[in-house]
Amino acid sequence: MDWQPVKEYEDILYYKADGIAKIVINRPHKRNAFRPKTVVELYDAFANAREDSRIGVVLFSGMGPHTDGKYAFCAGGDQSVRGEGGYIDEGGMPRLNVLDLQKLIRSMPKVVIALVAGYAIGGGHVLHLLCDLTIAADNAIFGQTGPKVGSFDGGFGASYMARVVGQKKAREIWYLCRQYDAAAALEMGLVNTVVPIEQLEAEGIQWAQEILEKSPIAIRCLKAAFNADCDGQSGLQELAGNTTMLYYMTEEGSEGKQAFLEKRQPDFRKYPWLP
Ligand code: 2NE
Repeated sequence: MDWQPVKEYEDILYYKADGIAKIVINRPHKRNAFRPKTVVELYDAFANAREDSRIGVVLFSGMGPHTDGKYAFCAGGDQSVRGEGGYIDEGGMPRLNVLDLQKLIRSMPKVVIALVAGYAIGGGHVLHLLCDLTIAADNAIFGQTGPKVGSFDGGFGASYMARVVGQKKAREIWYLCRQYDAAAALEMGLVNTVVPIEQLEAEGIQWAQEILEKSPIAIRCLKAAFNADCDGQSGLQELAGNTTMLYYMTEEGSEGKQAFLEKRQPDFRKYPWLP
């Protein structure tokens, strides 16, 4: 792939090529743990990918290996900047802005694929969980640490995890804070496939290219439909937004607008009441 850099950031790398965006957390010395600035940059890049109508798939990964040879997707919130009320940003404000990023990844009408090499731990584990798909390298290690380090994610981190792996397994993951290897993650349905580490990005590109062959509106509506099952009224809003978009794209939908602009009565009689 001819990856073209999109924008300079401090904590992340962002590229695009041929319908695919690639967003990489670049703090390998911290096992790619995120500070508030990292999240601001991730949000900016994901929002950019969402806006770009040429992009259908985002590959989300962590830079590695570190100088000690170890890999990480993300080790969650950077504990060295955790203060009272959240992770302290450069202006001294406590933040949990990763929750905004979670919502964006989940609701953006593009397919987000996590490529996990090494550790996906804590808030980093929740990030991969929220991606549409996860491809794991054979060295991947998954787990939550919240109850060990004085934290928890009772939002998507608990409820969506239970949807993915089931209530019993989700409670085990959170209560015991164990680490699970790639094979165990595959068995519990936490990841879609496991590949040798050298093949991780190539596999992600292959999956992305297969998705890009498909209908964008079909994939968009499917993503919203999968979300709607879990997300209550905000999930319905997302799904219904797509029906409105599709309605606007019909002649029937534009008749109402045209009639208003032409200061005449709309003629909806010509459209059928389909069975
Ligand atoms: C990830 C893990 C298991 C890796 O272990 P290991 O032995 O391979 O590496 P090591 O030596 O622990 O880490 C390497 C360097 O990365 C830093 C370490 O402090 C160390 O730095 P130096 O000593 O070399 O200077 N590092 C790693 N993770 C970090 C982190 N999260 N914050 C700051 N520095 C970190 C092992 O490193 C580990 O268990 N990490 C902590 C995982 C964790 O507890 N994450 C936070 C969970 S809470 C959360 O993410 C959260 C939430 O619960 C709710 C909302 C938002 C966020």
